[in-house]
Amino acid sequence: MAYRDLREFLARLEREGELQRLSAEVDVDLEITEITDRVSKAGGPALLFERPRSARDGVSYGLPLLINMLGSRRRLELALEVNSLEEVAQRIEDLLEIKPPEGLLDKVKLLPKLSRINSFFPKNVGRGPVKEVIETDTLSLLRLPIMQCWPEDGGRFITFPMVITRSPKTGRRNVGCYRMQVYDERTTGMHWQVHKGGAEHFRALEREGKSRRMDVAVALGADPATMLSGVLPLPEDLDEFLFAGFLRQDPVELVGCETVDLEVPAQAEIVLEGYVDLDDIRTEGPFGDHTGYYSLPDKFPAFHLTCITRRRDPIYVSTIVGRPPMEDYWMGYAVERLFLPLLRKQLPEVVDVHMPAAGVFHNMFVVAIRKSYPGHARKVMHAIWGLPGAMFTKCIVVVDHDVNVHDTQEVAWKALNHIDPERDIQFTLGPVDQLEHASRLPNFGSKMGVDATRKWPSEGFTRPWPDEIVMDAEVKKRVDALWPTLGLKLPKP
Ligand SMILES: Cc1cc2nc3c(=O)[nH]c(=O)nc-3n(C[C@H](O)[C@H](O)[C@H](O)COP(=O)(O)O)c2cc1C
Ligand SMILES: [Mn+2]
Repeated sequence: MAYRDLREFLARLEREGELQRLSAEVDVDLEITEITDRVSKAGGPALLFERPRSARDGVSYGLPLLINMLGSRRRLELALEVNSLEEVAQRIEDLLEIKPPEGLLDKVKLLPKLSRINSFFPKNVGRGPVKEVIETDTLSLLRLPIMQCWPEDGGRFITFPMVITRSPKTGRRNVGCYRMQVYDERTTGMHWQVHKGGAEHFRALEREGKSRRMDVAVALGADPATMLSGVLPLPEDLDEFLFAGFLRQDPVELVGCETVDLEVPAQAEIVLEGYVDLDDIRTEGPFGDHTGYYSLPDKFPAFHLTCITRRRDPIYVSTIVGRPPMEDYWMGYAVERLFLPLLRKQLPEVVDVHMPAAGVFHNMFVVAIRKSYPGHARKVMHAIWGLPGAMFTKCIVVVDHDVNVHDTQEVAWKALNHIDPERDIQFTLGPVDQLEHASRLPNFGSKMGVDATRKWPSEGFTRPWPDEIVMDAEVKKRVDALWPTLGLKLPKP
């Protein structure tokens, strides 16, 4: 059974020993980050800060702050209610396998599958707990335990929102997780980067020319699959709430907003309603980012708050990003696992992929392929640079099918052995992530592909390729038997 809301997930985490409550008063400015960073780097649990406060403002918030809820493989599995993320990947693969039916029998067989998909569409319900309290007059973001994460941050930031917009052109919904810098009680930044869905809607607003304003709703806290769907790099026209229904195997329930023409999850903890305005663009940042560096101040639209709806006793969900690995690494890992079937649909030669934590998603993509023709590795690089989610990748390393991409030592060992740098490195130019700080220009820079596959004569490599050193299986067996008698004590790895 799908988690109805955030609370059901929390209860499950607690039963599994994956949640720790902290009853001490802890400051939303920097202190929660320092605690969470230590816990996160040590592979620790989700944390529920029961008494967040601010010394600077002299307030105790009276509502709890949840953080690190998806910060481990186990919690991701719990979030998606599977024993392994491969199960979800398999479900996605099954979905992609659906072929147009050929005969009547095929059509009949297809029906149950199609009706299942149909059952994942979001469902409009008249009411929900997110409407327990409706605030329109005495609005203030300052009553929420919003964190200042790092010392040089430009202020406090909402870090794990579901930002909901509708395209002024197509009417299609988008949900994205874009941080929001608190400017004052009723205004924040809206940090949708140029390549993201929300930014495209904002550009469409300008192009359509009908209005200067666009409605925005921001949901804070919901069942984990719905929250995760805001982070996933889904195709532009695929509704995140539909995908969330597919992940949960149960539709997301939505309710209409009070002051804007949008729907939000009925089971959310808190919803911020408001709008962005083409004529109100402000400086946003700096902000201690995924890369482990501060992203520089830049111009983004301001979000104006018109209404808050919430539960009577809401839980505020936050996350921090910074020097990897952190909770965001695990969200990226979910993307990697869930999207592998989709990638293989377009590139069947791909055996496995991995984005190592140190590469913070866009800096490093390791891909193992079954190489079938000369230049195959370069074809795969160019294909990856052409994909929506992976187009920013700064460095792609292509290895043969027998390399374990999840073992960074193995990848480095084989890749470094296999390359003749001048011959095997492919440089190109293209769009780069907006967080990229080393590129010659914002959003535009160079990329590097490393062909670390075995080189073939048909690729002009005519020297013999040496064998990898491997011990005889027979000998290994004999030594296994001998081992206990040898009295060898080895240090634990
Ligand atoms: C914790 C966290 C914070 C994020 N913050 C931002 C952000 O501030 N701006 C942004 O454009 N993307 C941010 N992202 C990445 C987007 O959520 C991600 O690219 C998502 O796929 C965007 O959805 P969209 O394709 O519908 O725009 C963040 C991701 C995570 C996990
Ligand atoms: Mn989207």
